Amino acid sequence: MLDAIEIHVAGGNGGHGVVSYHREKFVPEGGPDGGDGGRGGRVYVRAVDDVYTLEQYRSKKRFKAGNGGNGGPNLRTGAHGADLYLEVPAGTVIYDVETDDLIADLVQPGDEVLVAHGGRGGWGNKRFATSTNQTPSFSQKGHEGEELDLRLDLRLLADVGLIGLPNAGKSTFLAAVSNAKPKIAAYPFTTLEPMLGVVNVAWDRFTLADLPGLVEGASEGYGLGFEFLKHIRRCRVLLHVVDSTSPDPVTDYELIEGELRAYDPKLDEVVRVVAVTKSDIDEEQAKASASALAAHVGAPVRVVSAEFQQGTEELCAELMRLVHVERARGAAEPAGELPVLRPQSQERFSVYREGPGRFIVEGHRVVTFVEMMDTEMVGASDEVIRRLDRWGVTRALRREGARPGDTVVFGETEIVWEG
Ligand SMILES: Nc1nc2c(ncn2[C@@H]2O[C@H](COP(=O)(O)OP(=O)(O)OP(=O)(O)O)[C@@H](O)[C@H]2O)c(=O)[nH]1
Ligand SMILES: [Mg+2]
Repeated sequence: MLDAIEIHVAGGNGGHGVVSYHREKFVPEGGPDGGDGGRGGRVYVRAVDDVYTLEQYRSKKRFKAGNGGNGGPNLRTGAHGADLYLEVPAGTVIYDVETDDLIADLVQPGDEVLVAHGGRGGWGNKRFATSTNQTPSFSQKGHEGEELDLRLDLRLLADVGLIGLPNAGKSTFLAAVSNAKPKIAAYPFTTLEPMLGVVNVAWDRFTLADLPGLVEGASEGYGLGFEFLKHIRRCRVLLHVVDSTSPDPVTDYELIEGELRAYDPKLDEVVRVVAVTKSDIDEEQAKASASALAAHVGAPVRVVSAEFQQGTEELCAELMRLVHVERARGAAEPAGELPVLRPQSQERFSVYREGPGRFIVEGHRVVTFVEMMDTEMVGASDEVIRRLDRWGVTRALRREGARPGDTVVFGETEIVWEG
């Protein structure tokens, strides 16, 4: 069972643009016809309703969308890289590891967020043809896809969580009503870590989490419970299971509730259903336990036998109903707009002096364009200079005091300023 995990995601690289010239019989000097590279694929994270844990990200941690295809002659454009969708459970919160910024809180199945853009495809030489340069002999490289580390934090563990003393019969209940196969034994502390099952109710279903039993002092770190108390916060509804054969079910109940309250008073607000189990052992005693508890909590208490699956179906139907109410409430709550990664401004740029003879240019469009130019290619440097002129970068550099021979930095690329 995992709560938080880090993964690395990368958008696909853009495909390269190519240099090519039209060839035709009897047409000696064809014009440029090099096509553009395709855009790199994007990475999305999407909440789906048949994934319940982050387990699948335990072993594989690096994900990259498909690269864009290179352009071809005859204006053939490279194919876009394939997008990649990473599936996570609803309740997954995504952070940027480097900045610790919240990227998205995927509350409901179907919520999704773009986490890494693909790199732009490079332009083929055809794109650079102008009246003064009709046969450009250069093209652009594809840009690299965006890369970042994400922390996935699973906030919602399950629709329903099982709480109760060790040996109360929680795992037996999970086994009786779900597809899960938990370990069951006649001694306390059988369950060592949370386990999830899916409970089908007619055509509907909810997830049920079996949690390790709590003991007195759990909120201060005794027993196994403390580590798992935080899981309890991440259930929509709690099913409090009490052993009906206990000499004092009310004290058992209060011990658990007291620990929860001591750990986090907010846990009081989570909707509860109380059930006494093992009713097959002594039905009379079970009924007496249930009424004593009902009087204590001021709400009806269910009587079940997980072993013989008595009363379990009705209990699950009630839980399903409550889960629906809570899901609707969760959806209605202002979960906040999904903070979508801000697309970097395409238009603006800024220039500043970093030190003597060294200037930095920032701004997505400008920097990406320069990075993508292969300045080894004949004529490519001239093209860069021409565009920087047109975009006003040259003027801004002069204003900041740049002089011929100074270094100008565009992201990964440094060029010597010629004035
Ligand atoms: N007769 C009878 N025995 C039950 C029933 N439910 C549980 N038991 C028994 O009670 C014992 C404890 O059951 P578990 O389900 O392992 O209890 P647990 O609450 O998961 O305990 P921990 O994992 O240790 O916290 C086992 O011997 C079960 O067979 C029931 O409905 N009827
Ligand atoms: Mg157990």
